[in-house]
Amino acid sequence: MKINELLNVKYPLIQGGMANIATGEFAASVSNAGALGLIGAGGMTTEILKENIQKCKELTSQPFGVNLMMLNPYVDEMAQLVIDEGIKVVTTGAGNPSKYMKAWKEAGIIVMPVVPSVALAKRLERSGADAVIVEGTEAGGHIGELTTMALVPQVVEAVSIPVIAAGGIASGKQLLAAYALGASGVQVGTCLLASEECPVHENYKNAIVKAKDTDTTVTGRIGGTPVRIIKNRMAKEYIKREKEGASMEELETYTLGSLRKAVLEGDIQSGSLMAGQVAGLVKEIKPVKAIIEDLFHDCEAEKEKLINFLGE
Ligand code: TUI
Repeated sequence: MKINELLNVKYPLIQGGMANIATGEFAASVSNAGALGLIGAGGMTTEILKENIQKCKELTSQPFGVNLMMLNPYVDEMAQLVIDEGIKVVTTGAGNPSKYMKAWKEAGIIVMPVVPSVALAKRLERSGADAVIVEGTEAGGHIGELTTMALVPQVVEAVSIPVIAAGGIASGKQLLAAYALGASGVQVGTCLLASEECPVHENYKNAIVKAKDTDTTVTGRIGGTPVRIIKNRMAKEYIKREKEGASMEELETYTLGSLRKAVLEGDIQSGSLMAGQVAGLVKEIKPVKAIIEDLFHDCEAEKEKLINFLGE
């Protein structure tokens, strides 16, 4: 079963959580385009999340969800807020949401955690997850170790619930490949950053459009919180100091507020421009609806090409 049937949306595509970026307004534009929009609660307080939920409810009659980032200091409160607000779908990232599963399932919420391994996928299936989002290390932002290509089929083999592939998907070919790996749908982030509706600064969008294949790097590998961003002065200094054994406190001076700097002020040299390895494939800024429609249209065309190729 494709994931759109479970979620009651047109396309089997969900938007990545994108902390500090995915506002209620942005999530509504993704939902109005026929995919599942998500409010990224990562950089929010509980009150701000509540405001964004209200805004999203005003702007769309389509299903939408909330992404809860497990490292957020307010996550306990937020886990209750999504129940109180009648949110239908919750995705989680950057940690294990086991302790909230029972309450969410009792509230009838569709829960789809992001998992970086087979072990966590199996554990969360046992806890009642409705699907798992299997995110490869190609993705932007906070990442796991394994690639989408290697991990998706291993999770597909290990669980019976639908698997959503994430990390490295921004074109029809990659969408088709995700289906070939056994996924029931996809999650995308980077290609949606370069949308007209995305609330990030114009400089951030242009940096994605300009990026080539090798233009992302990973900060925080040594400290245990790897984050994929576009290479810039901040990334270079961070990685240099990290290798020299700098303390967490010093490293935090580079990252603290740096995503906001990039998102709001367009500071592309000292800001943190989270993006996936597929940034090199993103060539223009388009409306969200066009990005999603083109992905599925191109996937159909690629399918025909593949059938011809394999039939030769
Ligand atoms: O969460 C993400 N991507 C994110 S979160 C974020 S905000 C942030 N910024 C700076 C530092 C840290 C966070 C930006 N991008 N993607 C989903 C994802 N989840 N990737 C990896 C994981 C993950 C990792 C470990 C999920 C579960 C997990 O469990 C470990 C355990 O406790 O078993």
